Amino acid sequence: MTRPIRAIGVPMDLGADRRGVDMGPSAIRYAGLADALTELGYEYTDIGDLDVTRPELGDPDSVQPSTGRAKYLAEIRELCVNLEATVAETVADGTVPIVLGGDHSIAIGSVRGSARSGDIGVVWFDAHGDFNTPETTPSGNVHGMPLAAVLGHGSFATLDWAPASIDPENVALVGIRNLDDAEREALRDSGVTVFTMSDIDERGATAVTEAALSVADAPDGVHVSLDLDWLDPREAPGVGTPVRGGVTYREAHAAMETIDETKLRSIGLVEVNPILDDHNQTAELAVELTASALGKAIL
Ligand code: Z70
Ligand code: MN
Ligand code: MN
Ligand code: MN
Repeated sequence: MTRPIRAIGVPMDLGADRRGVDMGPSAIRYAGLADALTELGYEYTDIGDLDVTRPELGDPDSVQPSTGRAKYLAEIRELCVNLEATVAETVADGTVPIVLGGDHSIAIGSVRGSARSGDIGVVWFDAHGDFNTPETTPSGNVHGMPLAAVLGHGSFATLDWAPASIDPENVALVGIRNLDDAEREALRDSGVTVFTMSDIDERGATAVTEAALSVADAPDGVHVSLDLDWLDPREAPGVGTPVRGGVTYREAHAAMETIDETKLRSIGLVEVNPILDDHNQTAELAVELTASALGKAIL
């Protein structure tokens, strides 16, 4: 029996400098997520969008850690607490949550919700490491920090809503090609397994993703966090922070097809920016890749 799927929209852009990722959930829905998954035989529902504070109404510095900087931390906390509960309820119902972002800061809520009642692994597809902390960040943008946050690094350790019950030994990063210096150091000491673009060059996308999934193999399944900037900007121009040298269209599908949908506990699609996109192609790609992850095959 395939489990039902529930979409949860999170129109969040407080974690990023470039405005526009708040329109990601609409763009992904418009690209046909419901039809694509219904055609695959899934029972699909959409709970709509969670409430997110508009940047104009928030204060980036209202609440700050005693060391470092993390813009809009109070507003991001509020959303993540709500998202965590929504994801945890969805998983408890035996349903697979698909979280539609929004910038990557929302992964704090997604991962915590997914890990609340289970022992899970995480595979994080991204151009970036997302491993800064308020102490190391060059930008203050929380979308550069969510993986460090869920692993309780830096001052995230003191926030009761950030660290998740996951083991770094069950976490893999895939497709990385842009790290800040302090972030690189922290990752090296973290226990997280990092597969860079160079690893994909050498071993291929299929073998690397299989290795990442075996790192993340845990009794209660895997959370897949898919930052669309993982792809090359030629394939996915509609992202907040494009970085050259990402995976191709075929490599991305090959990677998603290696995912065993029966082990997929939850998935997040983040950083789609329709303002920077070319005819919604990045959102369409997010839909296609989700279908590949959920069992769609060519023949
Ligand atoms: C940089 C920072 C970044 C996207 C993360 C990168 C930020 N390391 N951009 N994800 N899309 O500001 O922390
Ligand atoms: Mn990211
Ligand atoms: Mn990224
Ligand atoms: Mn484990």
